[in-house]
Amino acid sequence: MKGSDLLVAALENEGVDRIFGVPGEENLDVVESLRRSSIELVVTRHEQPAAFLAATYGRLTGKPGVALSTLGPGALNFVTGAAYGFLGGMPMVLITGQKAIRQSRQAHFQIVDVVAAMRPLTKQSQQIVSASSIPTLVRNAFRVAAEERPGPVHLELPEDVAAEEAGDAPLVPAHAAELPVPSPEAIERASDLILAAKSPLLMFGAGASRPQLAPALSDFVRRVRIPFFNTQMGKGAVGGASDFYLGTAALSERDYVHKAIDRADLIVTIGHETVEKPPFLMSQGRHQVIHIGFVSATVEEVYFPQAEVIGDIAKGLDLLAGQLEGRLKTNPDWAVLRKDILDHITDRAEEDRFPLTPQRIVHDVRQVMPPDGIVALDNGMYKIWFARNYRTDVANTLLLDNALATMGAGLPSGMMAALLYPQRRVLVVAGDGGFMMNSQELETARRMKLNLVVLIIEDHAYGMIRWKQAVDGFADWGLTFDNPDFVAYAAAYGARGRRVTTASGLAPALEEAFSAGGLHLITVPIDYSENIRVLVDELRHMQDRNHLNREMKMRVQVFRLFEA
Ligand SMILES: Cc1ncc(C[n+]2csc(CCOP(=O)(O)OP(=O)(O)O)c2C)c(N)n1
Ligand SMILES: [Mg+2]
Repeated sequence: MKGSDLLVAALENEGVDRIFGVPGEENLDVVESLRRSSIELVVTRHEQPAAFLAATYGRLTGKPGVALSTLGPGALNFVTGAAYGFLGGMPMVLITGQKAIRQSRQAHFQIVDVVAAMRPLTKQSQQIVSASSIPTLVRNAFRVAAEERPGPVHLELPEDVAAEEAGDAPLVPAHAAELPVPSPEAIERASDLILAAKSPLLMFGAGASRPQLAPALSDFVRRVRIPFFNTQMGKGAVGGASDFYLGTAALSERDYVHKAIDRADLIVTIGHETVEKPPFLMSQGRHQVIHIGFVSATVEEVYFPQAEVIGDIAKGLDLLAGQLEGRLKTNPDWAVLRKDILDHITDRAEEDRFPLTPQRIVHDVRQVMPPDGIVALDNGMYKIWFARNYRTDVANTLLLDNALATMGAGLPSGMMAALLYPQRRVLVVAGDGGFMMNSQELETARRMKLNLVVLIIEDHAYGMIRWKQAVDGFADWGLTFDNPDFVAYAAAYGARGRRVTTASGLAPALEEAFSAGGLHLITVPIDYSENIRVLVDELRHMQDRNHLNREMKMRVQVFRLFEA
């Protein structure tokens, strides 16, 4: 067997069924080995979205997704995808080609040190120097990528190693791997703190969205009956319709949900990863925090838990619920507060204004999405609105990136969801800026015959930055652009395009697109004046009513809470 055959056999051994990417001449042995394998090679139109596809496969299945590129230019197009998986905790394996390492017949042509470039963006980055080491390196790559905290691993396969005869190097079988169970001391310490608290609150973070955790989390809330909120990436980890849901922290403070956070004396965070924009700001003496995680907390200026429960989250929560069940009283004030928070969030959701308000767009999308439907967001101003306003009942049904927060990942992440769950409705929501960063993948989506609806939020601008510019008192300058005719653009890709022209036109357009199946592009104009009205002025007034921080210049303060 030559090296590339061994690589492909090792990937089959890991259960890989698809690889995404753009091969170069240095990958041709691998391409030939793939041709004779059970693995499908899906070529994309740029390497960056291939890495986003692989990362999202990892995010949704818990198993590493795989992407392939050539050396230098192709490999460097992977870097944003690697960072996306690295910050977002998404398991993936990136395989890049390289010139031969035993001879140098093309001198330095196209050669950059990709292994070094990938090092700060991956859990491990390594060159394969001999074909016989491929089985162990591949097994190790998948193990490292998938284990907590998950992330990308990079392997570079030089073309002479790919072509080299390796004999019969045996493959390494994978085996089940369980995480350690949290210690009884940690469980007892945590349950003592919770029992002693007057108003404990739960918070679900990004790590709570690991696909295998969903039943354990809902079970925990049902048993202990403590109200909860979530971070943006922890959204849906526990059924959002649960009577204990208090909202999503899309800002770091002073949103409606922070009324609940401010009232709590103890916050139990479950799976919080500080790559996310802080869901609340810890300060000395304000709250106590217990961190329940697969791995220990990263201590930050705004996050320094006083107790930790480390290990398998599902088993830890089961043990903790065993200590707490039936021993906690639910504070009746929570129900009143919950209604107040959720009523404010749904304000103006049915207004007939055109262009549509962000609240109306979120509302109408929710109307056409069944509980298991998946909305995949790109990054822009509308993300804040979806994070705050979109209710989820099923884990991983609002895919958003609050870690790298890159533009351009919305379409590929939705494509992967559509590929994995062909029976579910999948909607990509992207701004006119972010959509155009990887819109070429409409061709890949069409070739893969995906059922996918893409909703473009059209404001002819990098709206989020334009908004910050306004809030910060800068002149409105430099952030607008013209768009292609999106209806014609869709047609050019063989997709169906449609423009929403009335306030009531969005929901039926989405419904018809989903009913018809296939690939659809719908563009909807948005009225972003709500950004200032709600996210600045209204929240400031709420604070004034509460007599909190009256003297603070809220416009500047609230603005600083958003990270571009
Ligand atoms: C790759 C990348 N470039 C730049 C940014 C900074 N950024 C964040 S949101 C945004 C504007 C997004 O514009 P659009 O997609 O049109 O969404 P809108 O805010 O207008 O709804 C920019 C430039 C980023 N997050 N990622
Ligand atoms: Mg825009």
